[in-house]
Amino acid sequence: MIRIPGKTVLCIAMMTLMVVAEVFSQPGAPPGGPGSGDLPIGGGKELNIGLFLQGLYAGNMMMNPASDENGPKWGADVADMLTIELHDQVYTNVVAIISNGTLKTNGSITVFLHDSLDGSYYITIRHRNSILTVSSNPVSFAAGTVNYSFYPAPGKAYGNNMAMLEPGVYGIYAGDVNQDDVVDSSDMGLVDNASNAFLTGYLAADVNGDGIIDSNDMGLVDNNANLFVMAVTP
Ligand SMILES: [Ca+2]
Ligand SMILES: [Ca+2]
Repeated sequence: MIRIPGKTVLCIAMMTLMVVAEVFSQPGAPPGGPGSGDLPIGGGKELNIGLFLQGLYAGNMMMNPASDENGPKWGADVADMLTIELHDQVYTNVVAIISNGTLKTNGSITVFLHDSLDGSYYITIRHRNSILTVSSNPVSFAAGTVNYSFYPAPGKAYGNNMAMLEPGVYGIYAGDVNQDDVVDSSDMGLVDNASNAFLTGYLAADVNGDGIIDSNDMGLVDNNANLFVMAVTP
């Protein structure tokens, strides 16, 4: 630590600015700013979420690992990375953004949050080519461990906005390739172009996450576009 008082204050102020900037520089972060979302993340409060992604769903409550041209992108037991946002009861207020949450192929994701996050928050899930999905109600974060499962019933998502993956298992709709909160012809165009170019890799157009873009991806997008799938938020 620098021992010149003025410099110390400046150093702390700069570090604070860097942390705030990091929190609000995440892709897809909603409008906000210091004061509405600068509570620290990382701490002793455990948040366990259960969810399945339609695009990666393999059956029997398991998902395939999102892959690139060489195989699983994040490891054989990792479905994909998610961003989790906590919104307070005024939905436009974002109190925390957790990027790079690791969703396991068994549908579980665990992150740790600062103990000061002890209110009730809507849990919002963002995934690179899925529809933004929100918990049906604000969830109490008063306890040291918070558990929330989206998959057992459509009503666990705001607006009942999930796909039935198999009886008793519901998942987050696939196919929002351009992340504009609706699955439509724009997404189909992106998949079509990538498919025609025989693109491979960890790409947003790869809706089923197998590392190649082809008619299987188009089928998922086409089906959800026909259902007019879109994000439903409070
Ligand atoms: Ca879209
Ligand atoms: Ca694919």
